[in-house]
Amino acid sequence: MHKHFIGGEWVAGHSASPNTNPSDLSEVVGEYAQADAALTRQAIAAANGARAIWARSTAQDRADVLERIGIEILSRREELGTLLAREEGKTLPEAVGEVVRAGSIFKFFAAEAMRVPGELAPPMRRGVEVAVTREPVGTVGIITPWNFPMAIPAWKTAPALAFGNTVVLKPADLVPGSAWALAEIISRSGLPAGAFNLVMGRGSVVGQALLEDARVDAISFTGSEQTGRGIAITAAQRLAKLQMEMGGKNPLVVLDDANLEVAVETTLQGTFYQTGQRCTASSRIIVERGIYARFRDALAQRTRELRVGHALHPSSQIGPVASAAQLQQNLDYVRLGCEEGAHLVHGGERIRASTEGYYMTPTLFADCDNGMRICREEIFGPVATLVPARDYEEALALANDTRFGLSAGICTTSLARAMDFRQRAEAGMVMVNCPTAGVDYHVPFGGRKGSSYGPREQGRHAVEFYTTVKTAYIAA
Ligand code: UN1
Repeated sequence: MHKHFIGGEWVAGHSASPNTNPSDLSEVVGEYAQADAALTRQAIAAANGARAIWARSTAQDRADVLERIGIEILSRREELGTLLAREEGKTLPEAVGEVVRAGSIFKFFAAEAMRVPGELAPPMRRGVEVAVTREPVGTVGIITPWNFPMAIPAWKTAPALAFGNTVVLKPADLVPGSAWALAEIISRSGLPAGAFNLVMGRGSVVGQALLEDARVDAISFTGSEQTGRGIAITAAQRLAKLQMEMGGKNPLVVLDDANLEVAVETTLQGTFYQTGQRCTASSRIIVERGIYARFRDALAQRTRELRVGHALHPSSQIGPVASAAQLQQNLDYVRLGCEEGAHLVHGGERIRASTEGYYMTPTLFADCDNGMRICREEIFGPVATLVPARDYEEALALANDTRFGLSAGICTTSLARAMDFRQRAEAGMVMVNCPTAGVDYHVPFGGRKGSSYGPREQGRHAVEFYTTVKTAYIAA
């Protein structure tokens, strides 16, 4: 049984739950311990106990620790990628790519530990120096989702540690394996005991205990908008610092002047890869009238050709859906789309493979109206909707007509349109002839409206959330 990591020790806790492989339900990836609120509080106490020592570590100490973690993750990419693919269901190349991203993030923040920005302001009063410095926030509670079992724990944990905070990580209950492997690597990295803790279990138990505990200074959460709203209310009540990445209903606009092949491949990548289970997935494909029929037919053709199968099978392009509940949600939305009058061009069914798993065909709806629920609510599966638009202005208006604002894309060969879209798209990230999903780790990640809350993640901008500013006035 895989145990929790608390105060530098492996702790069994009270119960365990099996982690099953969505590609093959007969395979148990491992047994993972489940914590209760009391054990979570024990981890919070351990993180608090380590605060002073880790906050006083030098930039070099922190860089060394993070560098070691990054190097080990990268050197074990195939093995860790296989574990990730087995527990989450993304294909092996996608999973190895995620592991590489996680390792690279640790190396990036190893260097960032040495670049914490500060300012010396010009004196306003004679003889009084004014300095602005950044300090750790304290103990950070990290709550991560199931769709990136290693990269998201990495991109929250790495900056937290780089800037001198201590961490309690609660990974998604569905996929604790990759986070456990990360914790095991961190346990040998030279961190002081208690600086990093892993507590596995349910959001309603472990997550809630983290949220409510006054000793947790800051919470970083990625997950659904609905859960995020609840978290914001609880965090606000006790004035905890908060960073949240939530859903998306990301538009990809395809204009008449687009390169058809680029538009089709960009759409396939953004909508169906990783089984559409990304908050950055393109789910509303807004297509200008002149290219609509040609684009729809070419996309339908390529969608039919996608090979769905076991995550570890070399020929698979799309893995299974991660869980029974998610599969059911996807199928419910397919039914709803048909009821709402969208035209089901392809897919929408559960399929059988050589092993029993949560497989479904990539699903393409055409002739959708942006007011339909399948165009307004995040589905989080391989389901794309095509929405026709009269012209660019209407396409832009449709793209912005959503309560989300994470990523927005456009396929066009017009520089003028691309520049205009970059300025007027109401989203945190804009993609021109690039998929809405699949982002780099050295630049800020996040969105607007219902997609994000609080300071950005990743890149240099991560310093904003994981530090607090101190202004000092010093006279001799
Ligand atoms: C990506 O598209 O590469 O949960 C990253 C998610 C996002 C990460 C997407 N937080 O899907």
